[in-house]
Parts: sequence; C-alpha cells; structure tokens
Amino acid sequence: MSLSRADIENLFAQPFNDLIFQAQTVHRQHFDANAVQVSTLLSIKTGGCSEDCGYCSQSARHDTGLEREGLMAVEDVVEAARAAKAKGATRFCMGAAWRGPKDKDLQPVVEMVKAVRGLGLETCATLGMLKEGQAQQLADAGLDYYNHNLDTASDFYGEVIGTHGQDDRLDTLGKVREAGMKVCCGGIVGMGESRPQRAGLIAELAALSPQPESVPINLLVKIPGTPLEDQPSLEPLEFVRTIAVARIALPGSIVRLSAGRQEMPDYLQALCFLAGANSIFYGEKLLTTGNPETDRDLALFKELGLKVMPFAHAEMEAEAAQA
Ligand code: SAM
Ligand code: DTB
Ligand code: SF4
Repeated sequence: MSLSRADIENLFAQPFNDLIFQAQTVHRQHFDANAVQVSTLLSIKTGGCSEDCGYCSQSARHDTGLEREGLMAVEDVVEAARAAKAKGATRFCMGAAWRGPKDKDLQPVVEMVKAVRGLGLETCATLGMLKEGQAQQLADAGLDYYNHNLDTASDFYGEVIGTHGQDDRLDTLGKVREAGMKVCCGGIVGMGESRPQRAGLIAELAALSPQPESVPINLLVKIPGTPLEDQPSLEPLEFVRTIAVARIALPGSIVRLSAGRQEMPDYLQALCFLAGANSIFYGEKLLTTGNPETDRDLALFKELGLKVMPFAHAEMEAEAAQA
C-alpha cells in the first residue's frame, strides 16, 4: 500500500532535519547515495502545440514568441545524441510538442529511437498522449522509457490544463506499461498549488502500480506570455521538502531534479541531492529553456563527490562499451 495524501502531508509537516534524515536514510537503502543518473533532452518538434497547458512555452494558445519548428531529421537527432553521449550522458530523451503523435509522425520517431539506442544510449521519449498500438511500436523500436507527467494534483489540474484531463494521462501511462516500457512520470511544483496539493501530486504518483521508475520533479520555469508568467516563486526550502517527500513515498524510483535548476544556486542543488534527488537533465538546454552549462554541472559533481550512475542494466554497459 502506498502512502496516502494524509501520510504525505504529515511528512511535509515534520521538522526539516527529521524529514531530510528520513529521506537520506531511505535513499541509502535503495541507491548508491553518491550516484546521479544523467539524461540529455532534445526538442525534436518545437512549438505550435494544440494544448493549453498553462505553464508551457510551446502551446499555440499562448503568445510566447517561440518560433515553431517541424519534426527534426533523423540524422540531426542522431548527431545530437552522439554529442550528448560524448559529454557523458547515459540517456537521451526526445520531446515533441504534440497533443499526441499522428501515425505518420511515429515512423520517423521509431527510426530515431532505433538509431539512438544503437549508439549505446538509453532512450526516452515524451510525445504526448498515445493511441492504440503506438506504445507497442515504440517499445518494439527499443524505447526504454516513456515520459508522461501527471503534472499536478487532480484537484488543481483543472486550473492549469483544460484541453485534456488526468484520466487521458493515466490511459497513456497504462498503454506504456502494457507495452513493457519503463515509466517516467512526475510533475511541476510552484504553479500556485497549496502544500496539500503538492502532497496530493506525490500521493497520486506513489499510487501508480507499479510505481514509476523515474519521477521528474520540475520547478515551474516562468515563461513570459503564459498564464503562469507572474506566479510567485515557491520557497526554495519548500522545494527541498517536496524532493524529500517524493524520495520517501517513491523509495525505489529515480527522482529527477528537473526544470528550474538553472536558477538554483549550487548549495540548493546540493540540498536537493541530500534530500534524495538522484538524476538531472544534463546539457545546456531543456526543451525550449536554459539549463546549467555542462562545465558547471561537472564542477558541482566534483565538489560534491558525485559520480554518474551506471546503466541500470548490465547489458547496456556492454553495448555502450562496444558502440
Ligand atoms: N507534449 C508532451 C506532453 O505534454 O506530455 C511532451 C512535452 S512536455 C513539454 C513535458 C513536460 O515538461 C510537461 O508535462 C511538464 O511537466 C514539463 N514542463 C513544460 N514546461 C515547463 C515549465 N515551464 N516549467 C516546468 N516544467 C515544464
Ligand atoms: C519533464 O518532466 N521535464 C522535462 C522533460 N520531462 C521533457 C521538460 C522540462 C521543460 C522545461 C521548459 C522548457 O524547456 O520548455
Ligand atoms: Fe503541448 Fe506538452 Fe506543452 Fe502541453 S506540455 S502545451 S501538451 S507541449
């Protein structure tokens, strides 16, 4: 049985030191406390999205000044993946600003997945909602992870997104599982939700069965032109608490310190790692916004004595060595 929303609210309410100690204890029971998984993101199709997600630079409904770009050529994606691998990433995540892929768009993505996997990288894609059969096509191409976030608690969701519901998201997550892929599913905080609603998001993630292998926790990046552009910032220590609570409620999941890292000072990122975060996006761009310079991340890893987490599966280590 996963922790209830009330249990998680109680975790949030603990004294900070007790919460961090508990999170660090759970972290050490499940993971090497000094290893961080490193993924690089690429936007393979940018902007012009039909959906109205209130945080997103890529919605055609918000005037964010973002230039639309069509689906990238397979060879350009492979080139970016090769560069990410050369810089030390072990997973490559391809994101598309779609409500969901049209069948004609899926074929080139399948080619990208095969080629990126062939470089000896783990593969992830985030393409929106999947229709019958599409998850299986991606799994057959060698897609290791599919990212699709719950984004926020069900009782806040309607304030942020109107064009699709959380039930649609759960349906896609079910298809991903059924096709045998690993699930990357998390959310965004700092969108004006209350602490009980942050607890609700973590409880809803923890209730997924099995729990997601990967849980990105994004701190809202405020994009000019979106409805959330003037949202007051979340208190940094409340963000650290959210990471700690996610670590305790999802003990076997990789918790990714995701969007919002560029504005975080090193000591705050260090606190997030102490609270149990054990993955980052690595590379100077997320999808449309900035991320820390790789040199800054490498220096931080060095200072904290962190190392890049090896592949979860031994066969990937062998493949990576050969590629
Ligand atoms: N269109 C697909 C979808 O919505 O699933 C894939 C791409 S979408 C940009 C992936 C995730 O990025 C969103 O679910 C959201 O959690 C996160 N995200 C997008 N814009 C963000 C922002 N401004 N700040 C923080 N996280 C953001
Ligand atoms: C996720 O949870 N965060 C990533 C990834 N999954 C695709 C995306 C973050 C996007 C931040 C805003 C941007 O760069 O457009
Ligand atoms: Fe489209 Fe995804 Fe952005 Fe929503 S989050 S507007 S579905 S790209």
